[in-house]
Amino acid sequence: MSRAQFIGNREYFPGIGRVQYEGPDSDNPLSFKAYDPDRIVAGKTMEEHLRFSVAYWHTFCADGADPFGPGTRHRPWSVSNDGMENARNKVDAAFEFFSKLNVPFYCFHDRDMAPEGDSVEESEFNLKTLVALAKERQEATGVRLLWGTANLFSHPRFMNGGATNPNFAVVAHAGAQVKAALDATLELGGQNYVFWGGREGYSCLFNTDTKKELEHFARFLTMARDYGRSIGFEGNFLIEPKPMEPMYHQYDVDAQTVIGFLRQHGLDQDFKLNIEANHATLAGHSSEHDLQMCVDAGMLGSIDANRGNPQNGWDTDQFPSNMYDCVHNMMVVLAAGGLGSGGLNFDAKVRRESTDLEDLFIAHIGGMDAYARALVIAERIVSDGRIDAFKTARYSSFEEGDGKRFEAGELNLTDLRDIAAANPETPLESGKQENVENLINDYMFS
Ligand code: XLS
Ligand code: CA
Ligand code: CA
Repeated sequence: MSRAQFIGNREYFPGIGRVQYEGPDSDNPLSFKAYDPDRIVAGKTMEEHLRFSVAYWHTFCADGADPFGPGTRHRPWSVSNDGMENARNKVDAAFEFFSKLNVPFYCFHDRDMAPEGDSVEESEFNLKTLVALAKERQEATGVRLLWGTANLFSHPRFMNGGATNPNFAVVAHAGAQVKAALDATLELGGQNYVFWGGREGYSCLFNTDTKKELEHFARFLTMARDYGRSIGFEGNFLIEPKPMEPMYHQYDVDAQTVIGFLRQHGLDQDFKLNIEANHATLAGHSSEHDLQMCVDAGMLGSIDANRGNPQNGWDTDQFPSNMYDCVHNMMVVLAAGGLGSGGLNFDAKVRRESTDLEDLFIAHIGGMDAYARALVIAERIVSDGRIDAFKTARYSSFEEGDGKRFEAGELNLTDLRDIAAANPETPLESGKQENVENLINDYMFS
């Protein structure tokens, strides 16, 4: 695929060219050490396996502000007093960045790309205008949209929720935004549409009717699904679980909660899940756990690749660099047959102290290299089969005899009692955890 270097009115990242694979011996921080897009791993190129995506909000909108101080980064695409001009510049900067990083996908919220107007009509117009520009840039660069979404959490009107807001007038505004964001996603050929329920939850049970709110949520998602399908959107709808932050309780707590909710409301044919690593850890899980729950349910949609900070409980959205996590995630993905129409979206931000423009490249390069290495190691583990053999052997008692009959539903509880009485001794079979963990280290470092 040939991609332009920059195509807007000006170059936003001067001095940085197309990032190339230079191999593990390169000391150039602006090169890939492991991500070689055309390298074949298990029958597919790295690019096809990993389907990397850049998050528009962190990389082009965030300025490093935190609750204790203002932004630290002054981006050259955000200097005008005119919001629409900044938005157009941002599109140019973004597509220059995607092209130079050689990344095939990006993701955005409606409000990342276009500023909110003074009316629903003006907001729709702003978004359509920017989407038209993004579409031109997509065509010129070959970069595609992994997913679109609507920001139903920043505007003050959403302080008590979007689809689950206790006031219908706000629910209607949430609907207007999702409708426009679905139109935008379709127009840009987006492969998925994401719902992250940022403020779909509550702070205080004394003033909240959770049953009503959850029913409203299901009704809203059903309307969005029906509208999306009616305009010809054929991609997956994805729900992104997160247990808390900004709300004290968020309804989409974790993968299993969301899977149960989707099944309860008959949405499991159209919806899958987008698993963010940092959200899984906030829920007290590991990212591989939530991924595995999705795979088991046939509902793995996509991944927001990042990591939290193990020393605190916040959503720090750091770039992924922990190789154990990346390898384990890729083992789950490979064993499941790949990411399908999902991808690895870097929902990650450079630290507040990382103020250079080139830090944006360095951060993404690190994440891409981490997952490229993880892909190679995970493929070695999965194809070698020893870990899998451990698992299979552990469950071998279900392969024949009464174990097999149990799985087939041919036994009842009295049968279990009689089988136990006839077999007073139960074996103490070692789980061999240290052995399998040592094996992972052997695969990773030998
Ligand atoms: C925030 C979420 C958000 C979603 C998209 O914590 O990660 O960015 O990915 O709305
Ligand atoms: Ca996050
Ligand atoms: Ca996310």
